[in-house]
Amino acid sequence: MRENEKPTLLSRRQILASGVAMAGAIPFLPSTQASAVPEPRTANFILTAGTKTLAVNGKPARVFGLIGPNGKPGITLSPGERFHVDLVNRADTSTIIHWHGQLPPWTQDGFPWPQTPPIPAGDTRSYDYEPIAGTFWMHSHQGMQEQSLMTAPLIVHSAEDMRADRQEVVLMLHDFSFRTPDELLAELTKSNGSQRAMPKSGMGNNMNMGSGNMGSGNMGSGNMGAMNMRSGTAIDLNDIDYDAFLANDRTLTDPEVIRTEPGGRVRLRLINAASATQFWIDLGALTGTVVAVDGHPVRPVRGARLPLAIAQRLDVLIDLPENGAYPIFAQVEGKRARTGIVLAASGAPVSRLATEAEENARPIDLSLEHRLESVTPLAPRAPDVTHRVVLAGAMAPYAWSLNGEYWPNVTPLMIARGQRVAIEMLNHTMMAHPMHLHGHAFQVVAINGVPLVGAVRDTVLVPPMSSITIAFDADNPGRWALHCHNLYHMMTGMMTEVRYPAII
Ligand SMILES: [Cu+2]
Repeated sequence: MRENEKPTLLSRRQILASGVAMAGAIPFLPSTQASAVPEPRTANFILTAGTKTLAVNGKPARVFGLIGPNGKPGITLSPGERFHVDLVNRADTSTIIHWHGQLPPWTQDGFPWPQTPPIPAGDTRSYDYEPIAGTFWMHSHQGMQEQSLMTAPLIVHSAEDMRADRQEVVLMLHDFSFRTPDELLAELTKSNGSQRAMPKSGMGNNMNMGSGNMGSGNMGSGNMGAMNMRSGTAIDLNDIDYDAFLANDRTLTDPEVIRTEPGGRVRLRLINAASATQFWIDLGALTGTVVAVDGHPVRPVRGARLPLAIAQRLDVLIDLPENGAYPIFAQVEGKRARTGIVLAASGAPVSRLATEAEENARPIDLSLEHRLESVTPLAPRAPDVTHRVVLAGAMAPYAWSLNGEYWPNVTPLMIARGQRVAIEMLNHTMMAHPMHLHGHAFQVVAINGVPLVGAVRDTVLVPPMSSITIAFDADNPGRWALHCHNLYHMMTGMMTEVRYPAII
């Protein structure tokens, strides 16, 4: 579609009829490399990185995708099953997939270290490690492919999951733009001038996202100011003005309707796979019980409105009433925009849902984090080493750093095998940063210097002008990324390395 052509709104049915593949229907169009891909032989699972076309706001959108052996996004493992996967790259560009929250050896972590370069188009790479049970996900760590939806669920069932009489529902969230990630990043950094050289975003970011330029160029208006009640100063939210928010690849105008058993129980596995958007999960008329965060069990916490930072997961048990249809919303912080799915008893009518909430959501916060208590905490022990990491940066110039350094020009945080390690993250910015450590499950042990025996998880929100201390046992030697999971913060520098050798 040309720039000035008026977009034609197509219904889902019309797009289907036009031969454009819908999510999950015909996931990957033929690739020129397809015939060159050797047939994998030994792995339990084949995972294919490719491209697909979605319908978003009535228009086709070309995106990436990760399709498992059953033709559905991602991989689901049974209790005790190894993560023994051949990843076949049919995306026509190099890629590398990170198994977010899992604890593989560092060479299988899916991060583009010099020792583990991206997988060229047409190649296959094998993975074989013992997974940990829970709600995890996978995403590209190559360039900004994550923004183009190179993401999928990674669900590892436990024996208890199999025994329990409940329906499993996965809800994966995305932020979506018809502009390319490179365009979005260029817009954010255009006022930076010669402040510092921006890292090159690498290959694979030049996908044609479908119907072209949305034309408005109103990136700045996405920065919704909100008042920080404590300091009375404005905090920054939502760097990017997105075109849509997706729940399982669909918007609220045509949400996924999941048929449920009247009076049944659902385990809702929520995954925030957005690149730069944090959500409030709104269970509407229902109340849920949070039983796990980032795949790790917590003591039950009841709630109907739950914050979900970028890259985090929530497992929520929901007991359904006898009948009816129940929307599960995810509302963007600072905005009225929302997305979601519907849980509906078989036969229950599903009415049209308002695509916007009545009021702007407030910024997500630590209201849930404060209440979380791990079922499997670290053994009590004082840290052997404490690293302090200062989170710095601003909207203009648009650049974000850790300890004053910008990835890839960073000094690794050196630790030693066997240590109990604490990392104190001090946020000196007016924006919240969802911080993720690869290859380890850490425990949240202090918020603003106040100790707590918090959740074990892999991604934690560090609010503006706040501090979070995490602790973990150094039991998985290698090279590990520690970074903000806002993709645009990471791309402009907010990443460092935690490193330790295998030998004590
Ligand atoms: Cu950040």
